Amino acid sequence: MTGPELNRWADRVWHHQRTATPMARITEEVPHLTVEDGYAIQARLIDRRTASGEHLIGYKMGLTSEAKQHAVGVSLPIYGRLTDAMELHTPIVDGSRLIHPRVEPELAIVLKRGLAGSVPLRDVLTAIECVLPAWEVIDSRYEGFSFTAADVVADNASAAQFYLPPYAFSPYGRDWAEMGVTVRRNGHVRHVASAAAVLGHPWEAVRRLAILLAQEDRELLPGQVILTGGITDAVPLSPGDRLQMTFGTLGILDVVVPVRKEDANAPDSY
Ligand code: 0L1
Ligand code: MG
Repeated sequence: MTGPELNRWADRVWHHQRTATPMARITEEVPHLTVEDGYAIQARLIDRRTASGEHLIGYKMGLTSEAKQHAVGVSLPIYGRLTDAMELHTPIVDGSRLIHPRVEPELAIVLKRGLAGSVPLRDVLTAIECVLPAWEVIDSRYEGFSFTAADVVADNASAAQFYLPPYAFSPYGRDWAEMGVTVRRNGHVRHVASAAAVLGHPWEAVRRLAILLAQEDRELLPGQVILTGGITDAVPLSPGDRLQMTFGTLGILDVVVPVRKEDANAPDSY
């Protein structure tokens, strides 16, 4: 794909992200779109977001569990970029900016040291400043939440919003892969899994991210936030929903989806 074509697609995806309106998959018009094209569109998309005042604060890994890969029919881990505008400072989803949101529990980390290229898992462990239970709201801009790997990469790996609580944990002293997570929606258990569902160990997602970035001559930097990937399949959200995500003995994160005035006659979906 040429530079002007990549720019045109980045403009189009940015328009649909900003206006929370669905678009046809890029591959409907460009069937041979590659994953590399997708990352080039994603980079240009984030350029547009930073030009409008947002700041890059880290990355998210996506499609890191078999449950998620099966759910969307794409079988490789991917990454997206996180900006400060995507972070929620209370556990209340902002439905006004979303098309068909889903939420998933994750472990987030903040790096104290950078990571470049292929490193042993032990180097990832010692580069982590702290670990936070977290949730991510994903929202594909594509009609029907349906896409190829190249499409979803161009759409910034469906990144929409995320929440980190105001407390964090040391990375040391526990095996994070063994941490169990339970997701309840409106009081009913929807999913149970352990963090090992994320590529065998959530720090493996960080290791893979450093490798993916090195392929583009980039690296992870101290202070960056990384969402390591959904531990369970994502749960569709509707106005009025309340979810609780229990992270082992670390605590419970609530997810609150407000009821909007305009939903009064159609309360079952966004
Ligand atoms: O965070 C994720 O795993 C989402 C990656 C993109 C696939 C999807 O939208 O479900
Ligand atoms: Mg995710």
